[in-house]
Amino acid sequence: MPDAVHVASGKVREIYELDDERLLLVASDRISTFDVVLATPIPDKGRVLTGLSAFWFARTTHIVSNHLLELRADGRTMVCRRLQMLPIECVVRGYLAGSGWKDYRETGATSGHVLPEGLRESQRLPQPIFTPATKASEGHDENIDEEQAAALCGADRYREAQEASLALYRFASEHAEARGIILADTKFELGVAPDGEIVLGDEALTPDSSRFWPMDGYEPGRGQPSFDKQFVRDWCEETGWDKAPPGPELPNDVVVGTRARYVEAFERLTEISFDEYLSDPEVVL
Ligand code: PZK
Repeated sequence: MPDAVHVASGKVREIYELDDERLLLVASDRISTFDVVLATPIPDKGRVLTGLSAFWFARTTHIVSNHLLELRADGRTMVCRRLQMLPIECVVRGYLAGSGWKDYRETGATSGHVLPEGLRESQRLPQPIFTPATKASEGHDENIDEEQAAALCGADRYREAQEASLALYRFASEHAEARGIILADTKFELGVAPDGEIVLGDEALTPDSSRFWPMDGYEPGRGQPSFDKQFVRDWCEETGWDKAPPGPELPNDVVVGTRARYVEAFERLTEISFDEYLSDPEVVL
């Protein structure tokens, strides 16, 4: 069999083609902030994110099946089933942040969900909402309503994606909240397997695909510090960097502090020591 062929790059991940049915997803240690990938990697970040994804995949098969076939011994590579990806981002919001907060301030609604008046930034919503978005090849995804999303996916696929996404969010947000972490919102990518089954793909329920907030210090009425990236953001703000590429190089204390936050998120959510994960990644499965 030929070696894996590189097929796509994300900001901080790579995809390779193994054969017609299988892909390799490799998570790097690169970090992005303010939409720019920084020059300085965070050691083990790719392993933390891969370990968390694999952990959630293993614990949510009762909700929806997923693309993970094998977690490689390097801790950062997943062998995955190749899917036909749905043409939407499946976003679930339990709290009002990011583009959901922006839409609400401007219109009182987001993705067609008319929300109660008087909500504050970062406030918990009366119930989690499904807010699909387009997949922009560059620039930011755009929130769309149910009718637009159903037209892109087909009505039945859309309903399946919505139900799976909401159920995954409910499961993971309860798990996280019990361990002191608010899962404010999250983005799933779903696809269809050759047999027609809907399948969860990509990474799932990681700090790169979600907003994780420490419950300690949570206070509606302002933006919340990010569980993982706040040191990096604060330091970048202090330097006066204009947020245009290339980003600044990070000093060692910011690197070490940020790595510790990623490892802390992993250990709180999985209740598995990260050292154990490094010596045997399959402990999360
Ligand atoms: C797939 N992406 C996004 C992620 C990148 C790009 N199981 C799958 N089957 C088919 N396609 C994809 C997947 C998955 N996952 C996901 N693009 C294609 C993406 C990471 C890095 F460069």
